[in-house]
Formats: sequence, C-alpha cells, structure tokens
Amino acid sequence: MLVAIFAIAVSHGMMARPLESETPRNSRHANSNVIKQRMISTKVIRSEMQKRNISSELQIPATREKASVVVAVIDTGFDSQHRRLKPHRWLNRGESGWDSLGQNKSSNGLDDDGNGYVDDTTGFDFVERESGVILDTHGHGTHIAGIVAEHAPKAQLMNLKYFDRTIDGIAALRNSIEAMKYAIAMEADIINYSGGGVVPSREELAVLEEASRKGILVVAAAGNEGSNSERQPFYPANYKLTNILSVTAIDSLGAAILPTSNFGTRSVAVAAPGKDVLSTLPGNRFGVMTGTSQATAFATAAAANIIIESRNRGEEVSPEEIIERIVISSRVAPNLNGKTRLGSKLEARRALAFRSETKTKKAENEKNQFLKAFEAELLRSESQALVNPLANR
Ligand SMILES: [Ca+2]
Ligand SMILES: [Ca+2]
Repeated sequence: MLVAIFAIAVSHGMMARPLESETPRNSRHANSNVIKQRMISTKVIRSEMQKRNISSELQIPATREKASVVVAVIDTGFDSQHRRLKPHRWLNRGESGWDSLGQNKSSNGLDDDGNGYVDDTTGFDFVERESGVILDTHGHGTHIAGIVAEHAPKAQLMNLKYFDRTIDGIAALRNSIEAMKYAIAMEADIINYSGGGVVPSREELAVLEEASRKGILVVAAAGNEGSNSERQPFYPANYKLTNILSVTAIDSLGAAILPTSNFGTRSVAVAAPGKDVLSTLPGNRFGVMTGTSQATAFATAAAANIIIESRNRGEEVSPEEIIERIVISSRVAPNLNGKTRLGSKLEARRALAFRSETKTKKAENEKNQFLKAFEAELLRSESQALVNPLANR
C-alpha cells in the first residue's frame, strides 16, 4: 500500500522543486490560520480564554502531583518568554547550568550533552540552525504552544522550529524530519505536529516508525483542505501507524466540522475545537486562530493529561492506549457522522477518567460503564452509519 503511495509521489515529481506559483505538494507547512484579533486586554484574558474555550468541555482539572510530561511542539517556534509559556518551557538538563570553566552551558558555544546541537537548552531552531533564542516570526507555533500549556498544566514544551515564511516546502519537510529525530533522541512523550502536506515521505515515515518503537505519541493535524482524507491523504496524519492520532476541527459549539477541515472515517480519529480559538501570540499578546492545527493542540493536551494521570499511579501508558482512551471516551455528535472514526468529538475529562488498561475490579467496572454509556449514545444518535462507516461515503 505504502509502496504504491510512494510510487505515485515520485511520479508526480516529489523530488523536484515546486514552481513558485504552485502549492508545493511535496512540502510541509504550518496549517493556514487567520489571526483575527491580535490584542485583547490582558485583564480579561483569563476569563475570555475560559469563556471561549470552556464550551468545548475541555477544562481539565489540574493535577497536584509532581509528574511531568514532555511535549515536542514542532512548529514555527514559540515565544518561550511569553508570560504564559515561560513556566512550561522544557529544559535540556545537559545544556543547563555551568560547565567546568564556570560558563553557562546554555551559551558557551559547546554541545555539552553531545547530541549534535550546540546550546540547545529549550529546543532547536532548524530553520536558522543557530543556537540562542528561538524566534516565532509567524505566530502559529506560539498559538499552538499556548493551547497545550493552558489545558495541560504539567506539560513541558520542547521548542522545535521547522518552518517560517522564508523557507520552501522541501526545506520544511527536511527540517520536520530532523525535528522529529530530535524529539525522539531527547525522549519527548508526545510530538504535536500541527502541519503537513499531501505527499508522503519515506524518510518521515521511517522516523515516525522509530517514534512508534520508542512509545512516542504523534498528534497530527488532519489538514485544512476540506477534503476526504481517505481519498486525498494528508501527511503525517495519514501514515498508517498505530501511534498517530489524527485530529480534525469543529466549531466553537462543537456541533459541526469546519468547512475547511479534512475528514475521514478511518484515518481521522477524533474532532476537537478549532474555530476562533483564543491563545497566546508572540510578545505577550493573545489572539484567535482557526484550523485543525488548534484542534490538534487540544488533543495533545488531553493526551498529556492522560500520561500524567498514569504516571501519578506509577504506570506508563502506550500511544495506542492513549488513542483508545481518547476515541472511546469521545462524544458522538450526529453532525460528525462520517467525519471521524466514530463521528465524535474529544471529551478531555472523560478521556482522563477512562482507563483502557484496567487492573482493578473498580477500574473494570468504570470501563464497562463507559462502554455502556458509549453504546447508549450510539443508539441515541439513531444513526446506523455510525456503525457502518461506509454508508456515509
Ligand atoms: Ca547539545
Ligand atoms: Ca552549551
């Protein structure tokens, strides 16, 4: 199957540089978003964020324990000095503190931990390929990081910049692959990839297979083409790997998929809010953006909380178990019928409460209750197509 896909990709000139007038088909790019509102009074920002985002029922109770979870945000970089993001910065311990000469490891010009990157204290800028402050000149990455930080209080965010407006799609794909390798080497728990392209890459697939072997969950945007992902795949969301969670976007009421959102009854796992999502922007600003990128970040936050919840119990949860928890606990909505695997939207609270690996009788009962409620919901939706995904295609 994949061999066939690659053959098609190559025959369409995968290795050729795209014409400037064309959309680079062999590229990766941050999904398109419109910043509708750049400035909102900082005094009202907290209540605004809650008011806007609460309708998605994604408010997650903060965990008290000390466990942490590392999320690699592979994007346009994020403003780690933003006051909402600063507490969530991932720190590379091997590039922090003082070296034998009394110099700060974060700025001594040395690769102190020997991972191939100099002074990569908070992540790495694969566009500029220079150490130092990672600038988000786009805004997308800061917005994504803000959603994860807001909804996953224990998340530490690895800052991996693969894209900005100065580079072409081929470079963006190459940078993506390097950023993914970095996230694997530095033992991220989750990779958030709010971007993609319509042509697969053999090398990208290989690195994501490695992520799978290492037990790293990859949460990827379904894409903003408004197309059926079964017929027009979007990568990396569409790679047939068990550790990839593909997410599409719904409106703020959670009732319907956005016209721009890609969909698919096999390839898209779940829907999450993606319209006019309020989050952080570079320079201590806030604003709203729209797209499957934002939905992806919500799912990443939910997954991060599941990992924390498991670690608080002294257990590790696999990517497959996280995906199962998120999909089974999601809420079926008639308008999402035929749009995702179950025609359902993310329910972060239920996903957090649901345990797929049941080890106690109480937990077993809990799981059964969830499954019963889920089946009842299927019946209530009065949609036979839900159990026969092909009926709506
Ligand atoms: Ca290093
Ligand atoms: Ca250093």
